[in-house]
Amino acid sequence: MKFSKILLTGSGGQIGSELTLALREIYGAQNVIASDIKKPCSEKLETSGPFEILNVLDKEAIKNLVLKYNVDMIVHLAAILSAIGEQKPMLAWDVNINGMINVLEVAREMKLKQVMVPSSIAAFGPGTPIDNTPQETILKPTTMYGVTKVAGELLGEYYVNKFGLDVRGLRYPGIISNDTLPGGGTTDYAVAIYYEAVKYGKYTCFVKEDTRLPMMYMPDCLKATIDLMHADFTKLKHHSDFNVGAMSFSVKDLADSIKKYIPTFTIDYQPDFRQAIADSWPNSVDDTAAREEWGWKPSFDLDTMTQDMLKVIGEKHKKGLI
Ligand code: AKB
Repeated sequence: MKFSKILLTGSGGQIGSELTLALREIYGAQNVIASDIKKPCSEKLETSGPFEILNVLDKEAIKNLVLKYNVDMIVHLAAILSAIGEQKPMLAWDVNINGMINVLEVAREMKLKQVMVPSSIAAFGPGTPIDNTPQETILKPTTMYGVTKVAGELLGEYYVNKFGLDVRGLRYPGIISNDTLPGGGTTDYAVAIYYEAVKYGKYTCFVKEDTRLPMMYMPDCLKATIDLMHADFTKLKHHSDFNVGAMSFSVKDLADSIKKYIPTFTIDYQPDFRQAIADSWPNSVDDTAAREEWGWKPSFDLDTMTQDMLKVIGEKHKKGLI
């Protein structure tokens, strides 16, 4: 084991809720402390191990939790995503930048072993090469979320070089999952489509049918995150900004994949402000650095993911849970 006690911020979110449980499997339930600004929807988080209310803008509160549990590693997931970030840019700046600085400062002052902070494909912008986007490229995002992600990558690298703090992060693509719904992102359509297909047999999408983005299924997201946490620091040439690819598909490809299993499924399109955000992001990313530096390899493609999503969501629907 690399860490004694891990604290997660934003545990109630789409990734946090599943990552907390995956880390509890590895490290033991009492050694993984879940936290969020509000009580999580999923009861499992609170019943399977420690849960604390935490506002990441309160540095003293982060420090107190680190002291209380003897934390030596923080996974900092609390953030405002792209769509809400465009509606509330100042909130996105505050939570994403000041929350991150608070976590980094606590980690530096209290000599923690590691901080993991996600970046996103939102770090890219309209000037970035759109296909197979390189690891090192133009980072000129046009969303506030993207601006905070670029600043976050640079901050992470600064703390590595200036203070010798071990900071790591992945540029997450759109993450698709069937436990906790995503909240406030642009790629949320790729989750909502499955739920609506199972419940109603149809979906109205808020981006156009030819919108193509990099995506990843949750089991691969958990694997990527945990593998990077455990990678040998001396082998890493990059730290806070790894491209990680898994699949790239348009909304039409996604709808066609669902139609293989639900032939009567129909989709229509009513693009809104999120179209411009999606259009500013790449189609696919080159993740050679992640593959070479810590052995990244995804397992799921579009059809294997669709089969699994429809199975799990179908079972929930039958039980009346959704
Ligand atoms: C969003 O859509 O904002 C997020 C992301 C790609 O970081 N899912």
